[in-house]
Amino acid sequence: MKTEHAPTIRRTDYQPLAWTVEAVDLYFTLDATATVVRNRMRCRRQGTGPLVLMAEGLERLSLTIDGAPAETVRETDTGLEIDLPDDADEAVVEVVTRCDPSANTELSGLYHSGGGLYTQCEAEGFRRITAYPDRPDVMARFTVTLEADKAAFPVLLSNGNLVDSGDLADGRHFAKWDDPFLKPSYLFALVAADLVVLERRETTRSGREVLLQVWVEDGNLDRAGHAMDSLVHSMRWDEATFGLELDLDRYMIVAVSDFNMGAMENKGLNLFNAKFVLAKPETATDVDYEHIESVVAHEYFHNWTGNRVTCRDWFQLTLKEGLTVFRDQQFSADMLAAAGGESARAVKRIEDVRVLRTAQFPEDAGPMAHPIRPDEYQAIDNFYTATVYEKGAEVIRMLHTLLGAEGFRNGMDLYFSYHDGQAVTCDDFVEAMSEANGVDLDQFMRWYSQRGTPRLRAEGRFDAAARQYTLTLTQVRPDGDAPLHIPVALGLIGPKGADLPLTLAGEAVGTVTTRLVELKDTTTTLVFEGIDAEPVPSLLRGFSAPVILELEEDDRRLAFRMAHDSDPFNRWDAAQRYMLRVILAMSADAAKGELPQVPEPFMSAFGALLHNEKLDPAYRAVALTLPAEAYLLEQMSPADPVALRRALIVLMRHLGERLADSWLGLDTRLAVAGDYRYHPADAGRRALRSLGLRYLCAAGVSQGVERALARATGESHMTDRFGALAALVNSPASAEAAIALADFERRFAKDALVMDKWFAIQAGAWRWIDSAQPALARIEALMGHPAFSLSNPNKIYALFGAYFRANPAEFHRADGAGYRFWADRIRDLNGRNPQVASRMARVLENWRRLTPALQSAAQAQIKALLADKALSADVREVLEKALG
Ligand code: 0A1
Ligand code: ZN
Repeated sequence: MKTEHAPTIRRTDYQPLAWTVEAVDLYFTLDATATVVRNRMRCRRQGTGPLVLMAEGLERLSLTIDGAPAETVRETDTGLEIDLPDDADEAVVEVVTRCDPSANTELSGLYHSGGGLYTQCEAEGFRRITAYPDRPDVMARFTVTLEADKAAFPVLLSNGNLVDSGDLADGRHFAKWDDPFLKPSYLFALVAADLVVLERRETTRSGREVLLQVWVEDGNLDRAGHAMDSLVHSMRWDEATFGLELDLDRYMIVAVSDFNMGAMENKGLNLFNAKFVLAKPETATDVDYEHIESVVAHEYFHNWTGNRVTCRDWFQLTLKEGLTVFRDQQFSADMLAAAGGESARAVKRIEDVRVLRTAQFPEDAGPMAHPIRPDEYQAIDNFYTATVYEKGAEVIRMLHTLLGAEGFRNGMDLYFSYHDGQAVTCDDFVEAMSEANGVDLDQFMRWYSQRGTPRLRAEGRFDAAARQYTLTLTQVRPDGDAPLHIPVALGLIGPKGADLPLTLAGEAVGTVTTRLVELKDTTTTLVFEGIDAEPVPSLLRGFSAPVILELEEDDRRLAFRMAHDSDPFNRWDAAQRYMLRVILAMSADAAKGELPQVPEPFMSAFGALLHNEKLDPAYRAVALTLPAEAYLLEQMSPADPVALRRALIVLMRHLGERLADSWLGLDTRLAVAGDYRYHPADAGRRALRSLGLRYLCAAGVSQGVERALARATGESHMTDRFGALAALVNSPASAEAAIALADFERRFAKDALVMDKWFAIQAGAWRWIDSAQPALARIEALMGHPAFSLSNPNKIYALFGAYFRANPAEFHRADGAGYRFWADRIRDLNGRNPQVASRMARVLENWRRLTPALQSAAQAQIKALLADKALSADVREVLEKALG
């Protein structure tokens, strides 16, 4: 682990290396505690200077150049430098090293998990396996031989095609893999483990037969089917939408129990956190099914956007991540719409924006704020962020909106025709889009260097005499004056609730009711003609740009848009804005020690949505869900998590009590008959019923509590069971919650992934009655549970992550106990796994937004942590930025 102060790396300092690798041949003698790697590289000169190899934590056994022992080798902070003769253009470098996978608790490089050996190389893990110019702009042809004990490691996998395999002496065996595509080292992978496989053969659009495999631990084959289906759907979608085909004969997905992130797109051998592979109705919820489908798609889509064309340097990360997230979002939306209609597509868009607002907006408003293409970093692992991924996807979506689906496709085609097999920059991508469409995107490029969420101020003025409505839109950029290129989709709603045709001054009378306006100036004024009565503007339809819209709307307008906005996204957003306003007012009362009141007009608007049978259940479920606590806290100044929680409890109780009959009626009417199937229509009904139980249980409505207990402990599938359990645990019905939790534990004690849900639900539990056990006491007890483990990232995220992120009122305790617990966890995790520690450390980065008392308690813990010399570079970067 690197603990010294890491140097700052700057984007503008990029230089190609003097030496690159054309071909590399790796021979692994695999062993859990002592793996030897023989690495033979054919290197080629491309500039002046030494051959640079990165290496971390490796024991070097030998190093030769063109067969002779290397003479001029210098050790550096990051590895080795080797001087080669000035007139040499080529050299064969062979380096033999040893590493200990079982000691690798960071889960970066080659590591041991559940008896098997696995790798994770993005971003800089390959240098922990062998000495190598470990940068994405070094693209080489890889051949890999794996040798291991056959009984312990019967399955040996690496990238590309299996070209040879067989038995060796002493119970050992080998497999040789050849990857025909050039790739950077971060896409290397190997697996040596005892696994079973689900296989399918498919034919690509051009008629090639390919073998698809999903590898899982023995006993999990009945949970691999959904991942396989998702893979086939992804293949078909990329063929149909972008004309992109699978390029290898074999494509493998492997589920791993210990994994820092979601999954990894290694060429032809994707490694997945098991939670994004394994699903069957008894163990996985609808949400899990949806996540699996999108993560499988994401990794599959990387094969083109990331692997065939990769990043020149890590500053360009959003080139592959923003684009691939956009692609997986579009895929999921198309899949949902095919099965559940356009309303299902809208629900997907709403969910994506909810994630953006909950995770990315706070990041963009805090000390870690960075452009989607950052300018500098200390630890690259800290920049796998919501900004690079989710905001990056919004930037790509804006291009799609501006250019249209066909224009975007043409841009993609041109991008691949220019850059297939290369390591490129975000500029290269935008230039291809620009050239293919004959449009100037220079101003658009500012989105790549823009930090913080821009604001868009809107003001409308109706002139009855002139029958005109004037809309003034003003951009406010947090980090500079130069205006951005912003697509704004907008409409005007007439007094009866119907959209008005939009005719701009000087145009022939039109019929279009939603228009796309391209803002390029700081202020844009639009004059709409032929308007007879004051309209209600509906701006930023479909969330056409990642900005904060500032528009004065009173409660009546919000209720009106909740009832009439024809844009489903904006209709949902109107409900969110209304909820936000009500909750902030209630929180202010709670902060003063007063009993918060729920305004009656809000109850009517909420009830109207609930009772609107024309709206799909899935849509009603998202529309009636309160904004996430993290987002609400972000809007509160100062952020007072305890007051907010009090307001939310009063509001939820009120909504449960007053609408009890409606929730109970829906619960009966929307029950889904027959066996579980993953389908948006069924999932929508289940989501609305589970939401109803949440409100009913919050209010302690006895029929609701009874139904929840029956569903949580009966013979149902996981979606209903977990929905009911969550409702009970987050309610005053503590006796029923205890029964349901015990029942759940008894059923799933041996199932690690399901137990993660059990840990998380308790860590995130609200306290409905003052006498209830604080979350922290429960968490401390759960750390001793036999199913808990500090070495498994999923367990850390489930127990600690849920507490820190999903339970602000319990975490930000007035007595500071939550912060002390946080600091203890960071100290401990820092030594085991800096990446995971750093993700957990980030939960306090926005401490300056808290109330003064909480601020000083949080600051004291951050300072105490920073005094620790053993802090990893990852954690140090986050905490230093937090202190500012
Ligand atoms: N590229 C992967 C995510 C990933 C990133 C970094 C990792 O280790 C530091 C692991 C995975 C993706 O976007 O799916
Ligand atoms: Zn990705």
